[in-house]
Amino acid sequence: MSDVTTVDVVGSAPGRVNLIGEHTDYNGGFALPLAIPHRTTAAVRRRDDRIVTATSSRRDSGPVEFHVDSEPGDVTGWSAYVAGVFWALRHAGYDVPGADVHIDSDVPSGAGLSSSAALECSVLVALNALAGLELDPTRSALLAQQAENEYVRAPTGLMDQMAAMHGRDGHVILFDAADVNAEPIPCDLAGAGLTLLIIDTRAPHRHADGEYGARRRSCEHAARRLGVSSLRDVQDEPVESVVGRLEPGASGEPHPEGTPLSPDTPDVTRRRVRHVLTENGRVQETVQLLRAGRIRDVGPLLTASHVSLRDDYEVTVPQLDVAVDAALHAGAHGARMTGGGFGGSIIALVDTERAEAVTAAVRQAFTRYGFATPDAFVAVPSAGAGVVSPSR
Ligand code: GAF
Repeated sequence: MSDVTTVDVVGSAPGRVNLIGEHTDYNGGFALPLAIPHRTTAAVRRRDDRIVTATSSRRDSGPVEFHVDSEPGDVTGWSAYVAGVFWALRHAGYDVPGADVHIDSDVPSGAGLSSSAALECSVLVALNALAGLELDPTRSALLAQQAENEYVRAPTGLMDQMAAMHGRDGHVILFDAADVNAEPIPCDLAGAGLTLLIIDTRAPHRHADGEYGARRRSCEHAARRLGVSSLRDVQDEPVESVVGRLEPGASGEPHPEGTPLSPDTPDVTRRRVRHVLTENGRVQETVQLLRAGRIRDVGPLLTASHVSLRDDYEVTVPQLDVAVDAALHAGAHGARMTGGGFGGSIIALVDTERAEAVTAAVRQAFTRYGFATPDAFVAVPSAGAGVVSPSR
């Protein structure tokens, strides 16, 4: 279905990078993502037979066909993200018709730039318009996350879908996971003579799903040991005092009945918690600097975030660490891995006139280490999801 003149509606949603606030969303914390110019579109044509067909210009294979009432497990692979959105809408009681859905995208996949959320959200906004549902962006983000968690069975947080739905030109989005709130914060990089580089390391995502789930379980376990429902509830206490309460035999909150054994050693659990709490603090400091128009000064916070993700949360791989070090050596104000980790991309905040030199330095370092040649893009804070062409 490449002829868009025959479709009823086209939904469009962006990829994202996260400026700072990593692995905080599923802990009720703060994140500061921005939508990027790379987008996914879902061109949708209504059908009257309760069948959905899904095609993608990225796939050579023919259409994937499923019933509008498919259940988790019925559809797998890339089209599960499409089927999951139909399922989440129908599961929530919305009357969604069958449709032919054609996907097109320039969001790099496997780069940690949330191509999955872009896919879900493009389909969601298209179906929202097709069926006249009038869902607001946050409700849409929650439904897209439900598709990913319960249909695709990937245990992700809500940051990526909130970035895709709430992105705004010239703004980063302060996502507060406790309140499920998105607040745009102005971020005029160009006006400050700065460029936010994305460097896709092209490192394969090894163990990403299992390790992501393991990090979540560690944090949930720690919260239970601390007697709170999420780590956000201890955010205002001194970090070392919270971490101290996780020492074996430490006094403090009693461990509630039925607290399961930790999946980690006590030292590992303490480091996971230290990352989450310090990272939330860095997001808040970053927001203060952005509000004061001091974008350049955000650099050291980005680098501190990377160090914490490398040493305490242990979600980096050598390619991410080498890329960050090379970018900093070449004059970046700050650099960090972005997204879930275990591969994917880094971001580097650089003076615009240094952007090429920083990119070249990372490429040279990768050649020295025998890594694949990385790709580079510029992250311009961009608009969120919406309908591209109205019903015809
Ligand atoms: C992935 C997840 F999808 C997000 O919800 C978030 O947890 C992120 O990893 C880490 O900050 O992108």
